[in-house]
Amino acid sequence: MSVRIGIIGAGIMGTDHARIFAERLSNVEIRVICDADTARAKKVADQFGIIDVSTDPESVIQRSDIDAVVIASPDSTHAPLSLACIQHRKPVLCEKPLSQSSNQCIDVMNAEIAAGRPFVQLGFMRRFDQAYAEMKTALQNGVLGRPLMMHNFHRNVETPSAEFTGAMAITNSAPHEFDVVRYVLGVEYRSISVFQPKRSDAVVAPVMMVLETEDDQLVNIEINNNASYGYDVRAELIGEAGSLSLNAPLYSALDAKLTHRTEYAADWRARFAEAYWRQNRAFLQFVTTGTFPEIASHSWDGYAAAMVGEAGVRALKDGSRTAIRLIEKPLFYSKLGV
Ligand code: ISE
Repeated sequence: MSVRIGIIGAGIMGTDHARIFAERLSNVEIRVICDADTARAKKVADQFGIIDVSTDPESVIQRSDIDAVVIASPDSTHAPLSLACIQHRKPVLCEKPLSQSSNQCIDVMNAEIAAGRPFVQLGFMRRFDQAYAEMKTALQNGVLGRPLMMHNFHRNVETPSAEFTGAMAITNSAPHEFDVVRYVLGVEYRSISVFQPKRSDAVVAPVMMVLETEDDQLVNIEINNNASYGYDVRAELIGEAGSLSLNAPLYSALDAKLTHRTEYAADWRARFAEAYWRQNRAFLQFVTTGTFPEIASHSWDGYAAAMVGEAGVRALKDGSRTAIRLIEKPLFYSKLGV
């Protein structure tokens, strides 16, 4: 049976999800693409042979010929549209973050719990990346010994808009690290401190975060949204017996003119192409079987990331080490995933 999906958002990620479903996965049909900008939706529809375009996300979610939804619209729409999907009992692959407000994440959790089953798979795709998977396996196998520290760099060529701020680095970019680090280590955070150097120009400076986990590990996360040179994500997990770092997949190296050269991707789509594919394949399995994918992020993970983001924004503002206090994890989510 083919899964009939509707994609909400025809921007960079909506387009990429359409490409993955249309070109790299089978047993799936994109019935409709929705965007406030009809021309933009039409362009994606033409590119991938999608039958319908729409400007009304709610009506897409309600359609009886849609089995599942992908939300790739602006961040502020993720939680309200996820709630609509739960209300209409449609499984949804929602781009990160679930919300920048932890209270909105609690609303989504409450709706899922009341509905009696999970509907929201969150787009924290790094959990599906082979390099992070090997890091988690090495930890579980005991090769690294007790984990002590994890260093993380996350660099973009430039911000998507001139209005991008340090706070947005914490609430929009860093949630990837907030999620994948707590997934690899299997622990929540206790506190966050945030620092920012001064740039010589008007663009947003890097944000440097130091987090403590509930198991007394230290995690540092550098987000540099204006790194200029390329998209670059690195991480190293240091244990008492060894350390493991990520290698970005590289398909070629050029030797010429007395130099050896490899290239950086311009953005995250190439670096995490395999992870996105695995994530979307897992989503289709979730839709057909009703079983939530073991390693995927769910609404509790979205809540945890939002809580760290909120504490991080406060820490950036007042320069202090800020406590992160999660509500008690509902049993409903303890039973899901890892
Ligand atoms: C951006 O906000 C994203 O959503 C991407 O997934 C991430 O990889 C990128 O670096 C972020 O800045």
